[in-house]
Amino acid sequence: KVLVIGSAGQIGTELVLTLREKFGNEAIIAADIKEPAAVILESGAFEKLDILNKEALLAVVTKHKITEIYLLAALLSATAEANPKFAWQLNMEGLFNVLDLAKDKIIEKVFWPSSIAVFGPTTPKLNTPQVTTMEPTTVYGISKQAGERWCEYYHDKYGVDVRSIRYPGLISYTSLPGGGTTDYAVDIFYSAKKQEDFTCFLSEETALPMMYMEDAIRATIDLMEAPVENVKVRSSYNIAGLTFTPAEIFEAIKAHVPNFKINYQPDFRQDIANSWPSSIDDRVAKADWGWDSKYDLEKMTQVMLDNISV
Ligand code: VAH
Repeated sequence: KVLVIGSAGQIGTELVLTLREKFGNEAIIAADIKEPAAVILESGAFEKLDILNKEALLAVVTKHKITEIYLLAALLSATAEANPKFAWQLNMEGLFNVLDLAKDKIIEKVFWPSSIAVFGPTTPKLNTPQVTTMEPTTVYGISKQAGERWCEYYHDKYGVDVRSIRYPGLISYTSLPGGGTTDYAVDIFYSAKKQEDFTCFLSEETALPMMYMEDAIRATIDLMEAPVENVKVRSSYNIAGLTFTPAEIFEAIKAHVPNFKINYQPDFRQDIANSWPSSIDDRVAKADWGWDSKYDLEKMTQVMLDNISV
């Protein structure tokens, strides 16, 4: 059985639904500290769980005979800056609680998300390589960089089969993002659908690596299903979808919503975005386990506008 921790979140919601479609509702147990979307409760088992409570985690794993855990519980970049100590505790202790279950052979396989937030201002910004300088300047990025080091350590020292992807900013209509610096790229679609002007918290030329959620979920499951000998990177894999600026996504939407308007009011999240790369080199993931993205800006814009209901 598979346990998805963080199933009320932006990735977790869609991951549970896709895994249940693929493996059957009863094979996927959802868990989160807060109530998930109704569709998660209606389609299978849900456990209220605080990932920092090791005993509670073991009880859920034992009760449902869990063999695989996707750990998506974390504070994202913007929220973590407001709660540095708790962000470090949640992002790191949560990871150790799950890695230790695998080290103790209670579970067999772990997925843990990293992020392009592991890169910092001294990282090459264009076509950022799989292996490069990483001096993250956010609490979230520091926790993801440390987490990558620990995942590789647990694999090399204890044989833990933990697999990881450095997600770009993710865009979905199934679930809202929570506390990220790339959230504007989701919010802008909702404003367009409501025929409201959009106020963007990043400047118009801020290019960031992004990805449509369906690509990210497919990459996650493909990596988890890859033969173990193909998974050569045990820190975390770069994957790339598309890169755009707020001005570019605004224009892509405006082609469908002619009187859509935008204004730019950069806030504290501009400094976070400025520390991140603009585009990612994902040749290693392509070579190791056949990754490839399917959504470009036009296709993503069309799907988002067609499916968002306001
Ligand atoms: C965030 N959406 O903004 C997340 C992600 C690369 C961005 O890590 O923090």
